[in-house]
Amino acid sequence: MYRISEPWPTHLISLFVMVSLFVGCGPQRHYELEIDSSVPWTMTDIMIPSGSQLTIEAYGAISPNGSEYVDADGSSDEDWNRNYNMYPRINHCSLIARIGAGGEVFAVGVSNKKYISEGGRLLLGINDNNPENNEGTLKVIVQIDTVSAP
Ligand SMILES: [Ca+2]
Repeated sequence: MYRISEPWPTHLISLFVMVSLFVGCGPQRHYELEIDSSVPWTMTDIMIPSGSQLTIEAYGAISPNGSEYVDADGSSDEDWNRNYNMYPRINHCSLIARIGAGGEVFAVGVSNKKYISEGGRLLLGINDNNPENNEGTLKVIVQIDTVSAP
């Protein structure tokens, strides 16, 4: 049986803080954010450097109409709410992204890994042109890995 009987020693806490700072400044960066499904595009504070590997994972359920819920993959049923798609070839109510406000939109879903050749600010959105009646939020994990030049 394990039991903590004394407070953490100060030098261990200091070491933990130092290691955390070191990892935070390394070539890998990790973010956690919440995306509101009733907002068409969320401008994040995350800057993606050119030539990096972007990994996005999304957890939770959202609804495009307040009654039916899907995960971040949205619905693969092409007929389901198709008139409400901002981007016709991407699942309705799925998580989408672009790098920079004018960047090309790409599907993310529950998990996506993508090489970013031209960096910029990360925007995350929901493929729904009528987001006012949406419900729910997604917890989104973003990881950026520096990739060495090919
Ligand atoms: Ca909607």
